[in-house]
Amino acid sequence: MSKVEVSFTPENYHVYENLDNIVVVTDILRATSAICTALHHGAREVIPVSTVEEARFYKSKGYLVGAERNGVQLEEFDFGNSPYSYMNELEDRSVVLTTTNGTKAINMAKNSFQVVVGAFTNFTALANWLSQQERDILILCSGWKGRYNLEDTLFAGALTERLEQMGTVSLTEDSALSAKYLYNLAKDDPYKFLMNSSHRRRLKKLNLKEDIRYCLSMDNTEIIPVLHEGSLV
Ligand code: 3SL
Repeated sequence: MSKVEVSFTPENYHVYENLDNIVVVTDILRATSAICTALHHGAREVIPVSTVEEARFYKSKGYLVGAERNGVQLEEFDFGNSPYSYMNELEDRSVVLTTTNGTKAINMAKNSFQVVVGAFTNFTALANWLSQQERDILILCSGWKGRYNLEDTLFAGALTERLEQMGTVSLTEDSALSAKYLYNLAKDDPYKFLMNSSHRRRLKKLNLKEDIRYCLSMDNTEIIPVLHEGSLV
């Protein structure tokens, strides 16, 4: 049986890093939810880049580029990080994305056996796919500027619990167990559970309540974004 662990922040990734792992990167609010949405709505690929400079380079080459810092779209680019901006006119387009935490976490894990993107929006498809891989799994939470966050941890707990129920993993690691325990406190109403969480408050101040609701909705897509030569496809 496979093992599952959780790195609660990218800063801790080096502790768990194992090049044989499948790494599921999550940034529930909002990067990985936006990536799933873009691919679901026809984008050919999403290229995650860590810096604004890289994003500028791609923009100068004619790519569609999304760029967010501190929850806000950077003006010179086509999109920010709202999943709603990735629902139109993407058919067969390449999209480049840089975000405060999520795209950095994806690139951090790029040398592992495989990197996939996880969100509540692709939850069941992802769990089913993982259950067929017979490989140890690390769930990498993007957090916020090195800090822990609740929403990524809830996702890690939900995924851990589902994989355990499917008989894919045995829960031997405290990181996975504690994420599962926390998720069990939240699962009746994750939106309410996150009421006082820091990023929910941050996004609410920016009038992004609808984004939060969307990012907490389950199973809108079967898409499983896999990192291949720098692109999520
Ligand atoms: O941290 C990130 O990568 C973003 O998802 C943050 S935000 O939701 O766009 O503010």
